[in-house]
Amino acid sequence: MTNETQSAETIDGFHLLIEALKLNDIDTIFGLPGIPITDLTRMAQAEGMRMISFRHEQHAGNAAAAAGFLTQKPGICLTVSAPGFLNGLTALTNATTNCFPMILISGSSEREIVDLQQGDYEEMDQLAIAKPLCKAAYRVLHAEDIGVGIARAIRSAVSGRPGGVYLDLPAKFFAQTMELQAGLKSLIKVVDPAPRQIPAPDAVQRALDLLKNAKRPLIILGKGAAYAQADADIRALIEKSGIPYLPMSMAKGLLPDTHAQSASATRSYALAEADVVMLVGARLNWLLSHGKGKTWGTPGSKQYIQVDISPIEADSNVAIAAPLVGDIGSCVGALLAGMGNSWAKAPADWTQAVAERKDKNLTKMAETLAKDPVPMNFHSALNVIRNQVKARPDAIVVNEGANTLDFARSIVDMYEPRKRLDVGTWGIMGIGMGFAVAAAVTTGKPVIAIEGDSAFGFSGMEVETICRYNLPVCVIVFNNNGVYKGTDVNPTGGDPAPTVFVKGARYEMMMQAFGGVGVVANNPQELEKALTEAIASGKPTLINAIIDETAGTESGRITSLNPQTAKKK
Ligand code: FYN
Ligand code: ADP
Repeated sequence: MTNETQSAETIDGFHLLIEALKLNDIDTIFGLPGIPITDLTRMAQAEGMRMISFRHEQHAGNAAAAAGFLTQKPGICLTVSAPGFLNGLTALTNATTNCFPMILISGSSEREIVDLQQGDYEEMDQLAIAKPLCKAAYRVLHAEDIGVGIARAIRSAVSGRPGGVYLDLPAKFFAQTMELQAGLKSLIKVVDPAPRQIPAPDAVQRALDLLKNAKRPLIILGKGAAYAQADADIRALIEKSGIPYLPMSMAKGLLPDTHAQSASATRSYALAEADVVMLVGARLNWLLSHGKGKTWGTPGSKQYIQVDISPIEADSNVAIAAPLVGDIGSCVGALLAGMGNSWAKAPADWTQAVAERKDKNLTKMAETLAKDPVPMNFHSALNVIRNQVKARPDAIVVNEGANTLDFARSIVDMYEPRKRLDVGTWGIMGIGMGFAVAAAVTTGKPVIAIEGDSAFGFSGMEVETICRYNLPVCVIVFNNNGVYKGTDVNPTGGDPAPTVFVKGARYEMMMQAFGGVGVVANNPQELEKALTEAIASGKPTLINAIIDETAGTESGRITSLNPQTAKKK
């Protein structure tokens, strides 16, 4: 520890916080300096922590959330008070919604002044505001309590269902001092922060009985399964059972998307026809039509097994015949053990029916991808990225947008677990650059951010952050001049239509402005060249991929959620 701000015998709140994080193997902070935490950012860096400074707190928060998902350790986001805190709050809530562990630490104004509403600098009752929007929220007023505060925040973030935690630190806290040894002794190294949760044997047996008698079983893997890092056992369960599986978006790559049992290319058929569906770390929320409606075939035709760490997730949308509560590693391990050595594989008539339909759709997709239209469309551009990811399966793909998201999800195959980060449970826009920074910082691997031009706009300024830290991130902006497409016209003349942008925008110049590489790609050949060079060089790169402005549909594959479309149905 450097001692420039304190005597040899004492330690202040700043350093106690840093030591508490380091003691718990947290070595990176994503944040944005300002009153009252500017010195904290400097001191953290001086004490050997990685301090990644952003241009807006929301992106620092998104980076912390993605780091949490990738590492199972809470990602830390540090902000100033009121406005900075609020900017970070969207990311904290999004992390909680997605079950990603993170801790938002915000400086705050003095309690006495806030509580009497006397008009302090950036006055706000941050703790009260954060509470309903995250998994847990704490405030530390005294230096001697920071050890407990950090320990509680870590346990809250990673145990059980992971989520976002808020830690409120009033400005006065940082300057408080303690006697050095007493201060260090007050810190807590958290033992077993995310204890295994072993499933009950009768619940395991109930699930196995259902699976055994299923005629058309299906397994759905969600991002909880990806988070759990039980990759080998999950693969063993799929392969031993012979059951077709569907990965939810961020579970792609848990098994390679090219796996014989993947039913992704015949998703609708598999969902409608299955008789027993086992959900592993996936919720029956809007992304799975709440388990209802025509997506799920004949009403009453299904029984569900749900493997989840949350004991209250089951029955949230439809009846779950076999809830299996525990951590996914333990649950999948118990299922595998219970299957023994003579488990009969899923019925062949079902697996063949799935495989036939899937092969037909894959053939159709291959035909579409082989086309080379002018101008480039989503398919021909994504085909280039598909081939690059195949060649570099360790690269991390970040993906947001509407059509850019939906097409990329089905066209770009993933081969390794936790290599795809996207808009998640909310379908949120703006995660792009924050997730990309976190992916590069925590893994050191190449990152390919596939961005709709609208989606990119939410976090575009963070290309400066990417350049400043010289991160191996290649941003590909799918530029079709607008939200969904670039062809809308204002019927009354005057202002542009609400969904269109400046035509022919030069996004690549944004990266050039900060010393990175900026390239325009008008066709797949130019895109391939630029992407190959970006991955080989590791230099921050932005490729402005010019896409046919008439390509794309309103809201991508979720058009039915638009009230007007829904009304017409
Ligand atoms: C999938 N498909 C394929 C392949 N992969 N065909 C051929 N080859 C390959 N590799 C088929 C698949 O069987 C489906 O056809 C179709 O392509 C679409 O597949 P997808 O994308 O997996 O499924 P779908 O229906 O779009 O999934 C529903 C969803 C998804 C809700 C899970 O749309 C989703 O994650 N949406 C998130 C949207 C979002 O958040 N948007 C951000 C806001 S945008 P069929 O089997 O014939 O159906 C604001 O406007
Ligand atoms: P997806 O959007 O991919 O379907 P969801 O976010 O809906 O995934 O679901 C993830 C689920 O995984 C949540 O219900 C969460 O409780 C659960 N989960 C997260 N981590 C674990 C874990 N380690 N063990 C078991 N369940 C987990």
